[in-house]
Amino acid sequence: MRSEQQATLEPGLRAGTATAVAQPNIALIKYWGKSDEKLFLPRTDSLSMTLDIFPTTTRVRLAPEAARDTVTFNGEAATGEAERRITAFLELVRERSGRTERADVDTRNTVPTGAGLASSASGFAALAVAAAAAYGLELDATGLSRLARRGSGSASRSIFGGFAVWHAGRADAGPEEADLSSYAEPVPAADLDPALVIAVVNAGPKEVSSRVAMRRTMDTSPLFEPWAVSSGADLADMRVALERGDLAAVGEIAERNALGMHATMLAARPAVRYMSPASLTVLDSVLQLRRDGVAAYATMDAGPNVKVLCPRADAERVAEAVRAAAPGRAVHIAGPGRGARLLDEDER
Ligand code: 2P0
Repeated sequence: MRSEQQATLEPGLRAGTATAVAQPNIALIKYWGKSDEKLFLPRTDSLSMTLDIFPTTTRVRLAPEAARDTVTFNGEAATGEAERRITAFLELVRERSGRTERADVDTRNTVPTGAGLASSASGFAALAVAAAAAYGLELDATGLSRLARRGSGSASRSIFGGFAVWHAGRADAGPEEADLSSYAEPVPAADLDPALVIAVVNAGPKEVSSRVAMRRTMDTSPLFEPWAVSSGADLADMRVALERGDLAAVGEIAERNALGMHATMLAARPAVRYMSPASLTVLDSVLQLRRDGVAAYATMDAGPNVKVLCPRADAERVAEAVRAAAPGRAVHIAGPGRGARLLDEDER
């Protein structure tokens, strides 16, 4: 298939343009730590819910005359690490497609970048879908998930809507088999009607990138391995809770898994601490909600922001409690959203 494409697509003559949109996902069973940094193979399986808010829209246009890729991010030229990661990703797509043209990438993000709100998940999921189409790579959803993983691990899950599990795969296999073994897929779930109430405690970029923080945690935290093992048990329990449609159990498992992940970071040397006093105040408000009979459970990622899982019917009440706990901070209500997809001409 690939050699046929190489033979029939003459660079410069079949230059393509494609636009894709993707939404972030929030992990209920966390990804923290890689067993292969180059291939983005995670140490553990993880499981997430894709959101219906904060889309990233990315257009990839092949530029046959250009000597280098250009990347525009929210209307401005991307520089530094962001540009390097996107260019490296395009290089991978060129390698796979057997094409050599450079590309113009125009990406628009509606979520604060680098603040633990999963902007790299929506970003690389949209880029994978758009770049694969622009370069003529024919991939099914599994193939797109594997490809998105190479941009940012969590992006593998945003290819799918609703709940998705990302398989850690086989880091012990040879590179090709290892690469094929790690991808996300949808998880069977009963009708849960969940909401995630997102308290943006701080929208600024984080001090330690999740990439650096997860490496340090794996290398130095004595709590990392025990968490990785217990996370496997959490995932098994989570699958059962999702199939049963038991949202309170889903929340309870998600909360313990996330707090466990943060415990591994606190035990890293030096410690990585994403929780701020405001995060703890919001976590306290979630405890109070539970005492008041609301099935609200918190999760946190690589940043101080707190996401509260609850029945959709309670979302407004939860948002109110969170607003009171974090005055002046933005609070968003999300539901389960769609997976990454190409946009038609008229949707752009
Ligand atoms: C997650 N996080 O499962 C976890 C929980 C943060 C905490 O995925 O290095 O941006 O690009 O693969 O995907 C953040 O890490 O890291 C993340 P890379 P990514 O959502």
